Amino acid sequence: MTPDGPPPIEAAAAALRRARRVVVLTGAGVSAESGVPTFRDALTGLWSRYRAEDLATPQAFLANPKLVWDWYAARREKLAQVEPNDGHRALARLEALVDDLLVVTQNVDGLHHRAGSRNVLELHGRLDRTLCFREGTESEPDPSDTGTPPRCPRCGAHLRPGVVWFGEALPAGAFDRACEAAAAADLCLSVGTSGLVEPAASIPRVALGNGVPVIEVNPDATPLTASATWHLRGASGVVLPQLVELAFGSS
Ligand code: BV8
Repeated sequence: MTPDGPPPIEAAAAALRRARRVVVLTGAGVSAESGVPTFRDALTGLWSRYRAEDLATPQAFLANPKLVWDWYAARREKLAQVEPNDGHRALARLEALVDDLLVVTQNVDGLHHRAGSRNVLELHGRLDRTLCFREGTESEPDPSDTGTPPRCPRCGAHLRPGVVWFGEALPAGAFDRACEAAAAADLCLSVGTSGLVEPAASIPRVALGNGVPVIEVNPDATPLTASATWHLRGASGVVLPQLVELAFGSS
């Protein structure tokens, strides 16, 4: 709380109540309360001696296709056991309460869609999609193919997870669309992201550079915290429902 102002969450809720166009950047932290490990969480098991950034690259896949494929297969299996949390649901509720809400997510888990959000821009692809490594197009393995990785039924190249690896370009136009929306918004939220991965991390800065206020929701400080208009310290599964309820009343 500033010395003579309302608590940050009340000021942030007032801004949300006035906003017509809202852009929300989410990162791995928004899925943490669903039990999906964040990227900063140490990798476990077979992969405990690797950093995520070292495995999530085309070079790592070319060097050791099985190791990288098995890491993604294990993450995909875990995804089948998790559910969206109250933070995802608060954003899905918010979409019906403002004129125009765009969720721009770095996450590959599909949980925003499962929570009911419809206007979602996935910057880094989807864990549950599979591509032909050679063509880059969607391709599913033949059910009889138990290889790890399996082969593309069309051309025989390895299949790969449908995510954007480090060193790879984001989906065509996705980043430009996110920046245009952030620049034209009345309010931007940055939720559950360490702000270390580019170009996604620059989206809240684009908002600020265009005079758009930014609410950051994170239990920790990040490189954005000092310049955010409000920093709401806490878990998104707790803070987002509070913020939406303060702004619009209970569901
Ligand atoms: C690109 C899919 C250009 C894969 C991901 C040197 C060489 C090459 C590139 C670079 C370089 N230096 C910089 C770069 C750019 C690089 C980059 O940013 N590197 C980093 C490591 C420095 N970026 C890229 O390569 C991008 N592409 O630049 O292309 C180009 C252009 C044209 C042609 C060719 C190339 C592509 C980046 C995409 C990488 N793929 N995911 C996979 O999932 O395996 S990114 C990956 O990182 C995830 O998507 C994840 O979302 C993201 C990590 O960020 P966060 O989401 O913030 O997660 P993190 O764990 O870091 O933080 C969690 C936060 O939540 C924390 O702050 C924590 O406090 C908070 N939290 C925890 N609990 C909660 C919570 N918050 C709220 N509530 C809670 N309960």
